[in-house]
Amino acid sequence: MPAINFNKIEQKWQKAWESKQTFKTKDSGKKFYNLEMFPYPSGTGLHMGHALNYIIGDIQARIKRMQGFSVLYPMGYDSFGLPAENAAIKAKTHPKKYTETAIKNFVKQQKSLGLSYDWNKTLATSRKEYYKWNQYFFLKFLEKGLAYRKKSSVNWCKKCNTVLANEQVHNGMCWRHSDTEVTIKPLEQWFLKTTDYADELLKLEDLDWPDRIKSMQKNWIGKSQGTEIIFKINNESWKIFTTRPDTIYGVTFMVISAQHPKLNELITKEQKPIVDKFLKKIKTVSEKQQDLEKEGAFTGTYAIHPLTNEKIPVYTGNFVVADYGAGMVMAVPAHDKRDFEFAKKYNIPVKVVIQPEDLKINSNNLSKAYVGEGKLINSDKFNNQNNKEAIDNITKHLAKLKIGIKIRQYKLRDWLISRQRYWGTPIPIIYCESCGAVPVPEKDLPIILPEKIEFGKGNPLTTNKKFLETPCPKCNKESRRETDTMDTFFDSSWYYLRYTDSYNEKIPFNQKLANFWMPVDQYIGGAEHACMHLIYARFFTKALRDLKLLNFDEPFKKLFNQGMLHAEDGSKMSKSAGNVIDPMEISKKYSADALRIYLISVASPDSDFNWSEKGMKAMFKLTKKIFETIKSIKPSKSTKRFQSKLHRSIKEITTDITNFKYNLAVIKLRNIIDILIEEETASKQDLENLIKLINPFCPHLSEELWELIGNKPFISLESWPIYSEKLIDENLEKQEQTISNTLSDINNILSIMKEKNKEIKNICVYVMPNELSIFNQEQLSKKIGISTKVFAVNDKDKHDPENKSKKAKPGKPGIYIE
Ligand code: ANZ
Ligand code: ZN
Ligand code: ZN
Repeated sequence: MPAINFNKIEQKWQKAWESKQTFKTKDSGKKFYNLEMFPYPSGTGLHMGHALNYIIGDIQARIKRMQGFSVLYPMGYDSFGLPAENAAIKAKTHPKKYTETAIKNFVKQQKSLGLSYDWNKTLATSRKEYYKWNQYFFLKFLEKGLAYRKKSSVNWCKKCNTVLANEQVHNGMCWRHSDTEVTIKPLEQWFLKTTDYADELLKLEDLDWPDRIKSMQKNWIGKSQGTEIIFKINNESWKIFTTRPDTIYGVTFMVISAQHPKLNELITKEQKPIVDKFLKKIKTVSEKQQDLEKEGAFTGTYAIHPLTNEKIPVYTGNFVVADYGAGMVMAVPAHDKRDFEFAKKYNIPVKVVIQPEDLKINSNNLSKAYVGEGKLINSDKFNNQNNKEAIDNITKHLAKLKIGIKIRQYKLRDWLISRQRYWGTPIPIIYCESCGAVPVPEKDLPIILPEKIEFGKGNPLTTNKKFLETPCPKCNKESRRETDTMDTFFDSSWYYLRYTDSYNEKIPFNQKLANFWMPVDQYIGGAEHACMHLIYARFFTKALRDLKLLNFDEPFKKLFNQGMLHAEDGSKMSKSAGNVIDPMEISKKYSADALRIYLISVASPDSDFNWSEKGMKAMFKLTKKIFETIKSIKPSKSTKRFQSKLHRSIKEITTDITNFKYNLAVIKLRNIIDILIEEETASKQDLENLIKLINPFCPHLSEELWELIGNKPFISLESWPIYSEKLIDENLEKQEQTISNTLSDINNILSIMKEKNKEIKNICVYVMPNELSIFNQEQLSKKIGISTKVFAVNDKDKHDPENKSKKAKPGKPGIYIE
C-alpha cells in the first residue's frame, strides 16, 4: 500500500473548512460557548502547551457541535503587554509590527492543527477596535465610582520599569523577574474597586471549577472577622484591626506600618534619625510575610490603652502592611508570634493574658508566644472567661464605649491598573491645571496609542508632545494627557464578551448577543491563572452587570485546567535547556491528527506528563492503522460482535469525552479498530458511526474517510452517533472478557517459564462444558504462537496429567503447560 500523505489530506480539509465556512457561528438554537484562554502571541510561535490547550478545547467543540449544539468557539490574542514591547525593542522593530506578525504566525499554526475556530470572531487586544472599549469601560467605572486615583505606596519593579499590582508580587519578587526585588514607591495611580465585590467574589460554591482553584481564590480574597478598636494617640483617634480583641489587656506596644501615610505625625524629633535609618533599610512590603525578619524603630510617641489608660509605646515595623486593616496593630507579644519576636528583639515587656488549662505560663517562662485557647487572666472583669467567649464580650464592651466595632477585613485589595509602559491601552484622562483630572468625553474615544514614538528610557509617551498636549475638555486650556497605560489584565477581563459580537463598532457588545451566549459553558486553561485573571474577569462581569450591561453573575460556569507537559526526562521544557519540542515540526513529521491524538492519550488531560517520542510514534502508527483498516473495508454487513462493541464504544466514548477522559476514549477506539480488523466486515452505517467517533480526535483523517466511503462533506457537521442498548450483547462481551483473561493468564505463565529457560511444547486449556463453543482452538493457538488444545472439563479423553481441570471455574479455565 502506498504511504498515506497525511499532510496533503490535512491541507485539503483545512482549505475546505475555510472556504465553506464550516465552523461559522450561528446565533440561535441550543448554545454551547466553548473557550480557551487566549494566548499572548509571542514571536516564537505556538509551544506544545498551547497545542495541548487548544486540542483539548477543540475536541469538546467538535463533539458538542455534532451533538446539535450551536457552538461558539472563538480565538483571539492578548497582544498588549511588556513582553511584546521588550521583544520589539530588542529586535529593533515596532511593537505593533512585531505583534501583528506574531499573530499571523499564530493563526497559521493554529489552523494547521485542524482547530475548528470560527475565525470570523478573531480579535486582538492591541487593536484600537478593541481597546477603545477598554477606555469606554474605564469611563463607566469612573462614573460609578469603581475607578479612582490615589497616591499610595506601590510596588515597583526596576526591570519592568513599571508598578505592579499586589498580585504580581510573589514573595517580595516581581512575577516576571523572580530575581528582582520589588521596591516601594509613592505614586499617584489608578485603581479599580475590586474590594467592593469581595463578598460576592467569595461565593464560589456554585461554580463547577476544580476545588484547588476555588480554594486559591478564597485564600487570595482572605476574609477575616475581627474588631476595629480606637486607640488615642496625641489626643487623636487611631484605628487598629484585630481578630483577637480577647487579648487586649496583653497589649504592650503598637506597631504602625512603615508605609502608613500618617506615620510622620508620630515620629518625634529625638527619634527621627533612628526611624529614618530604619525606613531607608526596608524596601519591600507586599504581603503579610510571616517569615520576614522583624524589624522596626520606636517613633517616640505613646498611645493610650482604651481600657486601662496605660501608656503604650508606638513602634513602626516592617511586618505591618499599610493597606490591610488599619495599617496599624495592637501588639500582644505573649500571644502572637510576630509580636513576640519583635518584643524580644527590642526588649519590650511581655504580658500573659490567656492561661492554658494544663500548664501555667507567665511572662518569665515564656519562650515563644502562646497562641492556643484558655482562660483570661490579668484582664480585669473579663478574668476567668474562656477566650473564645471573651472575643464577643470584649467587642460588645468596646462597642458600648463607642471605641470598638465588629468588622470584616479582606486580604484582597483594590486593583492597581496603571502601568508606566507604552504597549497598552492609554488611560482616557486629561490633566488640566484648573479642572484637575478630567475624563475624556466618550465621543473622543478611542485615544489612540501613537505609533511614531521613540524608545529610550521609560515610557515613550511621556516625551511624545503630539500625544501629550491636548486642550482640556472642560475649559479648553492647554492640558496634558495621562501617559500611564492599563494593566493588560484589564484587556483579558472581558474579551469573552467581545467574541459574542466581535465587530460591533458602536458598542462593546450587543447585550442580547452577550446574554444569549454567556456565561461561557466550558473554559479551558492553565492553573496559573487561578487568581489574577479569573478574579479580575469575575469582577468585571459583576461590575458590568451592575452597569446594567449584562444579566448574569459569573462569566465561566465550568473550568478545566490542563496538565503540564514536560520534556522527555521530566524537566521543564525551555529554550535554555534546549529541550523544546516544536508542535509544528511534529505535526509535519507525523501529521496533525497523530499529534492531536498523542497529546490527549498519554494521560488524563488534567494531569502532568512527559513528552515521549516513542509514544508519539506509536500514535502515528495508530492513525495509520485506523485509516488503512477503515479504508480497506467494503461496507456490507456487521458481525454481531462488532456491532455490540461499537455500540458499547459509542456509549462509553461519549461519556469519556464529555468528562475530559480523552485518554480512556482512545483506548476504546484502539480496541474497536482491533475488532474490526478481526471481523473484516461492517455495515456502512456502522462504519459511519465509527468514523464519527474518530472525528473529534482526528478530524482530517475522518473527513477523508467519510468521503472515501461515499459521503458528502462534512462529517464535522454530521450528528453524533446514538447507541442502542439493545445491540450491546452482554453475553458476548462476557465471553470476550473470559478469552482475554485466559490469554493474559497464559502469557503470564509463559513469561515466567521463559525466564527459567524452559522449553514449551504444548498448552492445554480446560473450560466449562458450556464455554467450549466460545474458545476457538485455532485462533487461540495463533494468538499465543504455540499449539493450544481446548478441552471441556468433563471430557473423558482429555490430556490432563496434573489434574488442572479441577481448578477450572466458570469464566476462569484451568491451564496446563508442558
Ligand atoms: C492583636 C493580636 C493578638 C492579633 C494576637 C493576633 C494574635 P488576619 O487573620 O490575617 O486578618 N494585623 C492587623 N492588621 C495588620 C496589618 N496591616 N499588617 C500586619 N498584621 C496585621 O490577621 C489579623 C491579625 O493580624 C490582627 O490580629 C493583627 O494582630 C494583625 F494574640 O491583633 B492581631
Ligand atoms: Zn519585573
Ligand atoms: Zn480645564
